[in-house]
Amino acid sequence: MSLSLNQSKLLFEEACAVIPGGVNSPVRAFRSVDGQPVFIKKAAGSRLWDEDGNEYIDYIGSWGPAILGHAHPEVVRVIADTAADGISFGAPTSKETILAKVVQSIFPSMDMIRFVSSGTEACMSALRVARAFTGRSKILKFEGCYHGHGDMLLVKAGSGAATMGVPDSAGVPAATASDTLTVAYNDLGAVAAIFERYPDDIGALIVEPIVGNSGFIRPEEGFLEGLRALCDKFGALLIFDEVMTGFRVALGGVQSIYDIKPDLTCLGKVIGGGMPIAAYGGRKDVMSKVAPLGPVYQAGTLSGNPVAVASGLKTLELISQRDFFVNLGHVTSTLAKGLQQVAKRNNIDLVADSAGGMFGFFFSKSRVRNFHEAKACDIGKFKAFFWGMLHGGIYLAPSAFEAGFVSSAHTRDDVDKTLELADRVMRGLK
Ligand code: KE4
Repeated sequence: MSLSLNQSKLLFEEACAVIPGGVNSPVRAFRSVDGQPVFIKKAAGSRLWDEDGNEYIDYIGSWGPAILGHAHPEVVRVIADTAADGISFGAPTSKETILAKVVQSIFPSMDMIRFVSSGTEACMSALRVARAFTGRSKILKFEGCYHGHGDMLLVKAGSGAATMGVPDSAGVPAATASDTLTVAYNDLGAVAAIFERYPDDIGALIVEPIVGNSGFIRPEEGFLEGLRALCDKFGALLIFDEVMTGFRVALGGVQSIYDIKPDLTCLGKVIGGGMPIAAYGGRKDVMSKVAPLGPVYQAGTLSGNPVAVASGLKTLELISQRDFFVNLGHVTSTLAKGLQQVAKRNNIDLVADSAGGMFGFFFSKSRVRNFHEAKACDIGKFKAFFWGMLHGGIYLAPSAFEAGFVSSAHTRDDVDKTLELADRVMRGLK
């Protein structure tokens, strides 16, 4: 199977002349699969169409936001209707308070919430307020976890940073990076050792409670509970970065599944249904430090943008409906289990996993527990599989260090088509 990608190639060349790498976010460049990106013309439901007219079943969903499928009519309508009354005012609106209360009802650990425009801003701001609250400068993150491109977080980061093979970005001063400590995900002993070494210096531990940016990696039994206990013991704040997992693995994110209360939570992606809005929030005593209430400055021209807020309110209303996550979880686990069965049938080592509407797979004999193990998987097989699936009309994440996303628009027929093609592609992978 091969696609005509001529238009995309021409558009890519044109883009490269004026946009670094031809894309506005590195992972979109398809560099980690040694190729060039397809340029998307339009999308609806579970489908994408590129500029050459090729149709795809989409398992990226804008990297998470499109949980209702693309161009959901009710979301599109509320965006249009809201924009007709003004797009941005730089002044408070009633709907921001309504959305904050809706988020709070879904994430009860978030006593107070501040809206920003990206997950990066949410994570950067949460760390700034954690440092101010604790008076400590060091932060602890996990290798392969990605929390946006804030300077202090581009240290052994995952996602595009890992994909690019430059986990420590150029331009990040050594002094900044030196305050960021990193350990292997799922290694509670290593976390305890770091805290023992810096008992009074770590202001916050930030974690993807289920990892999506090294590929899909689930926390081992007791790991998250252990992080909570260690943060309590040493006086650090526990920050759950649920930008990807919030409203995705469950309505209330990972913290609702494991019943763990982080001190701060970062949210993004689904919260805006594809419009640029994110949020951070948590304990009232911590969030009371944020300006203008307290001394921690954080601001944004488009923070709480009315059109993005309206899109988010409609999205959260629709995904809060009864059985939404039961159904989404079933379709997603059918896909993940199906990929594993197809691989087994073709004598290919592959492990797949899913939670709610998020899934991942590694070409590996055994379960992957951290970034080091993710990097040891068969990346060559991943690349060949990616291209075989793309040429067959299945659009997967163009990187072994990403997760996949299913929407409520994906049908059983979409999954069957995906698995049939996966079987054909894997047959050629041996
Ligand atoms: P944004 O700044 O991209 O909105 O969010 C940063 C972020 C923070 N935390 C987590 C757990 C995230 O997954 C992200 C962003 N995720 C990537 C995909 N792995 C966004 C895609 C991209 O970088 O283009």
